[in-house]
Amino acid sequence: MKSLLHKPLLSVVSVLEFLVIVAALASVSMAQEIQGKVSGVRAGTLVYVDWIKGQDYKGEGKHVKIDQRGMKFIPHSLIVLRGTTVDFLNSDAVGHNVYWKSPKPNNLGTWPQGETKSFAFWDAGVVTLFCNVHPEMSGLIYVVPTPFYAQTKADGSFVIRGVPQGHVTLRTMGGASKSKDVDVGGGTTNVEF
Ligand SMILES: [Cu+2]
Repeated sequence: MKSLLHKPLLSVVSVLEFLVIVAALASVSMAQEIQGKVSGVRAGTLVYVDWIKGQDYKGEGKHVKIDQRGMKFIPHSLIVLRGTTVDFLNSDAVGHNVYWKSPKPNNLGTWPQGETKSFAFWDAGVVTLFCNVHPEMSGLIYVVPTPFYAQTKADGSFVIRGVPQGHVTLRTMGGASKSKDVDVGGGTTNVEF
């Protein structure tokens, strides 16, 4: 005790550290997740939390790459938060084009090996990528409005972690279009739809 009295600063730091640990433990126990099951959808269906009132989630400034290599879009599919920029690189010795028809049609043009064209995706939805030089090429970008999403397993189950408490709408993207309103509380919220 005597040594502590001589080092009051140390004891203050210790108290602060203790409070930080307590706060960390409390936040872990309050972590929210939606645990659910969607029926009638194929494995890998995207389940996401739709717009949350008063929140503006965006991937602005974030870049991800899709490579056109070996006559394929690589990766074949991507999930990005709205506002994210996709850098389309052509790694093949032939010219490749990138265009899509929905949610809003666009054609980025055709460019040669080693060059990149970028596009920021702001409209939520499924973007099916095509190359008008090679009709056999296709790719997928899922643009989501919030960072809360998961892909279903073979049995339709999914877990979405870190969802803010409150009333939210779950939706599916790609294939069947289903939705479900959910009241997210503390801990785990179970849902089936
Ligand atoms: Cu091509």
